[in-house]
Amino acid sequence: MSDADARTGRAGSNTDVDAVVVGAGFSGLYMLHRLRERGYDVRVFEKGGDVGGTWYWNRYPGARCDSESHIYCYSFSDDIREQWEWTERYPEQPEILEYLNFVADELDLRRDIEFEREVRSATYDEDAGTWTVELADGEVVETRFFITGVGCLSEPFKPDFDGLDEFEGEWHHTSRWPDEGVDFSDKHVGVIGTGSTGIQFISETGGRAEHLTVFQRTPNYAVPARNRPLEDDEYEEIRANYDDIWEQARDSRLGMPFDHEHYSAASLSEEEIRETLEDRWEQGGFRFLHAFEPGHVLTNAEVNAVISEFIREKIRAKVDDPETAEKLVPSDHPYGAKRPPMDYNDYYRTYNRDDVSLVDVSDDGEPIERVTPRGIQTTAEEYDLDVIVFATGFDAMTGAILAMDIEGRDGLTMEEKWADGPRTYLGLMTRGFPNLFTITGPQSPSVLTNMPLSIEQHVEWIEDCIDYMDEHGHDTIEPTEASETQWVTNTNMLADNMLFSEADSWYRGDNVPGKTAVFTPFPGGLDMYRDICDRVASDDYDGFEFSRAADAPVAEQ
Ligand code: N01
Repeated sequence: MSDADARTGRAGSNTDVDAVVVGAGFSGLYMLHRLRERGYDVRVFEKGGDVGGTWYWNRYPGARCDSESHIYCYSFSDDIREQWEWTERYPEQPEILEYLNFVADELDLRRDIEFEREVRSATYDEDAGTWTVELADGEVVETRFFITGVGCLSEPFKPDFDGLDEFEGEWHHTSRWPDEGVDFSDKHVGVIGTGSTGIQFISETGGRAEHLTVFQRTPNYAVPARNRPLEDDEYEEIRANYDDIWEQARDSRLGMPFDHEHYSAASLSEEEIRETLEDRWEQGGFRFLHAFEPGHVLTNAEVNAVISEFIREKIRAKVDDPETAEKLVPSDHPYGAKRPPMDYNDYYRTYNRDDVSLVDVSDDGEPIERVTPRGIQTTAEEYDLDVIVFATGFDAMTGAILAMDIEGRDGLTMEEKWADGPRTYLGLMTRGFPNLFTITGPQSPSVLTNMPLSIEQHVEWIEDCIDYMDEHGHDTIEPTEASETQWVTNTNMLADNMLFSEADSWYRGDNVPGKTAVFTPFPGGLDMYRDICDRVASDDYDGFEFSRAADAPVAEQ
């Protein structure tokens, strides 16, 4: 019997543990900490060789976080934030990994985490109200709660090009980068993809390879990040104001504590909008998006058109060759309709180098036909390459959850349930899969926000919910059909009223052939979402139903 069973009187637990948590990134680490603090038995299974999640896997050159470092961390512990000091405005992958290792050691988390252990399946037992979790090595674990902390961008997507098996050079996906790194000197390198990852990789690698060829299908709006070291006095100020910073971040749409120059741009002249943008362009990063309330940028097509054109002009001014500049200027989607990347290293000027070239592989250019033993064959030319880098992104939002075979009530699999797009209530649970919580799951704000804050909000909500269940003698929880339907409808309606539908993006699963295209994150903002979740909890988990499992052990009186 775990401490929690003893404390709550929920006796004779029929499972090996109270909770299985999948993943040891930001989500899994914090979930483990919170549940353990409350006396629950938890086992964490992590596919990777150590803690870190996204930051364990994404080790490609140039990997860095687009959220500013002083807010890309946990807010829950004064102790941790007092001991840790970030060195740059935006944290580089090794520093984030070091931070998560530091947190794991500080909270003594490793003793309950098992590395290189992949969860293969999870099957719900209706009578017992429990989950049977099977690992890839065959071990089976019975648990009451099954909690996924698998990340939103962790299942790599690689296009299925013919001929890759016969390629005589080496190839890598950015999110499965070899530990020992890749030596590019004297190599002809080809990179496919110009999303956030590709842009970071290209800026970092341009000039380090004999030649870098970029295969671009769709150009993007990269805004300068303006990275720099954090000065001591700046850090002092952050420390002195941390509580206010977090409060402002929690009360914001994106989970970032940035003021808007103007709430809405609708009443400003084009000249005034451009002046504001100029100032924000100098500040860089997501502060640019915050020139106006981000929701307005993504709902007002006219304002968005001014912003998009402003960025296009900036791109043209940086690229020497006008033909190359035009290829780099996005015209197929409004700014922000897909995740805007950051430019850390003068990305656009990379194309002014003689050893970097750009190939337009869109339908209007020369699409990739296949990989050959020597390189990449487009409809126009064969490009000789020693290394191919796939910066082609992820099966986002649902990919890592569906990679596990999850079977709920009556044999319904998660894959079947989500065949036409995910169906959840609050992005936290899905009907038919009781006691399965998804941290930053589909239809929660997640990727549209500063992730650690969204993760903390979810973890704390789940912890409170489990505690509530034990206090009230409930064995299982799941959403009602009505609340789930309403949530899916609301999420879609909010997205339909924004400009997201004007871009093909991983937000909607457009990037994965065959995947049902549906907008997946909750676009109403972290502030609104937090209020909804708080209200649901304080209304005795309105929209959820609790039950007692048929075979549940009888509580001792
Ligand atoms: O992936 P992406 P990503 N032929 O899907 C191209 C986060 N992130 O890894 O646009 C040719 O955005 C594809 O082309 P197109 C961040 O949220 C965060 O870059 O589909 N090209 C696109 O250019 C980000 O948004 C940070 O036409 C093909 C690229 O591959 C998310 O991760 C850093 C192709 C994929 O871009 C994903 O970014 C990095 C094909 N067959 C990433 N298939 C930080 O801040 C795909 N492409 C922490």
